[in-house]
Amino acid sequence: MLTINRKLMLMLVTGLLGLAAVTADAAPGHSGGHGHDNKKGVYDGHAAALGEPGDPKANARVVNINMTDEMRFGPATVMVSRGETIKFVVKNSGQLKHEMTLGTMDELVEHAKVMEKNPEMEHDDPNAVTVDPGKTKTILWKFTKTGTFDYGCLVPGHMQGGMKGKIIVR
Ligand SMILES: [Cu+2]
Repeated sequence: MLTINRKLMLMLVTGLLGLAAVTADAAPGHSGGHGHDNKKGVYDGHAAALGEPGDPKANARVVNINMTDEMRFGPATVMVSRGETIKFVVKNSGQLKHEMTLGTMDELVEHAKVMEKNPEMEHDDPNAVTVDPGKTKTILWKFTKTGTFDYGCLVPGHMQGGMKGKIIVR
């Protein structure tokens, strides 16, 4: 009798976990606008305020970014000329998972709230990479507008811990 009850409990728990995973997949803020061009051929996806995903054929300048468990990006400021395509080579030197997301600070704060509800969320958007410890990933981005923009690690607590940086486009 006891064994059967335990089995039932396990099934119930497993079922609930499955439900939670489905709910996480359907999280708000991650539907639509995933980097697809609209009818005019103008990029209107994530981080459109900063420009658009880089063309793989473009002559990109490499900028190395290092991420650490001290909750820092190195460098924390990147200077860009308007029209430049940058290939961010993003290395995670820590033991924790980190990520780099390009955006405006408003977008990053908004997105961080969604991440707090779904800590296991990973990103494959053109403006973001989730990088496992010891690994390196790249973001290819064309900066078409002047201004000061932001990047941050949206793993819960990291941006609040100081894991953010600025991109100054002139
Ligand atoms: Cu981080």
